[in-house]
Amino acid sequence: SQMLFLARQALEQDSIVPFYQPKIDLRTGRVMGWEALLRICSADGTILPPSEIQAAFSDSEVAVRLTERMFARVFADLANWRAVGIDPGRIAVNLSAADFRGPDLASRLQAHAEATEQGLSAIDIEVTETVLIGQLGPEVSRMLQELRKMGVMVALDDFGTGYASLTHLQEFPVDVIKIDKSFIERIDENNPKATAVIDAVLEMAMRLGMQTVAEGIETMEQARYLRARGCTMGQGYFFDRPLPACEVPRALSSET
Ligand code: G
Ligand code: G
Ligand code: NA
Ligand code: MN
Repeated sequence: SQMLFLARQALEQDSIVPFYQPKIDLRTGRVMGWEALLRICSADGTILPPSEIQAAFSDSEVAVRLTERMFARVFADLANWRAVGIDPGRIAVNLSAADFRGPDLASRLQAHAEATEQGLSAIDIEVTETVLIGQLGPEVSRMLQELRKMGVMVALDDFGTGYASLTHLQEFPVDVIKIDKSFIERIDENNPKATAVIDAVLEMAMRLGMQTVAEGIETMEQARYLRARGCTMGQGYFFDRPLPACEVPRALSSET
């Protein structure tokens, strides 16, 4: 397909690049870490989002290569920042279903950590509930547990959009729940039914000892609502857009 071609071309031309969007501690307003979001940065200056190569994530071989490029870039950026005394906090990489079926994930991460002389304890992974449920079994649970032992935190991405129900939550070996932006959007409407869902998810996460990240925060009202209900972290245009690596140091230094 066209998307598969575009993805292979981007891999060959080394134009797969992470952009970084900060995750903010809603109580202190400080940057706790970043989500690495895939972008295709062509030589002519165009920047494309992952939706342009959506179908390529279903091709196992290409999907693993895309994750590998993201890992390589993220570890290189981390090494560069640390070399000049910048501590960016935690960095999360998004995984595809194929990452749980291909070469061992923990070994792959360890290889990148060794190649760049970095540890793994500041690296997080994000997995959508659809991917996790589709793959869930003793083997994937074991892989996630192994990663968590190495200091990698596991986030359940896009929570609320797939098939996962609240009852599934206790079965997932995850540290963090990311509440999908479709739920955050509805806070502004002051619709008690819409916010009831968010309230319940936050309550459940707290009882299960999981952290929570609200995605797609665009207004101060949303940030205040979520903070008041104990949501740990927030992400969204209200705080910052996904930034190229070169803009991360300034975003950190301009913190109040
Ligand atoms: O940044 P943006 O809104 O364009 O991201 C769109 C979607 O693509 C998000 O759901 C995000 O989780 C996903 N995504 C971003 N980067 C990656 C990546 O490196 N790998 C995978 N598998 N998905 C990604
Ligand atoms: O799929 P995932 O949820 O990981 O990716 C989040 C997507 O949402 C990315 O494409 C990112 O660029 C985008 N995004 C980030 N912050 C906001 C926001 O405040 N509003 C909207 N509408 N999209 C956002
Ligand atoms: Na994500
Ligand atoms: Mn998400």
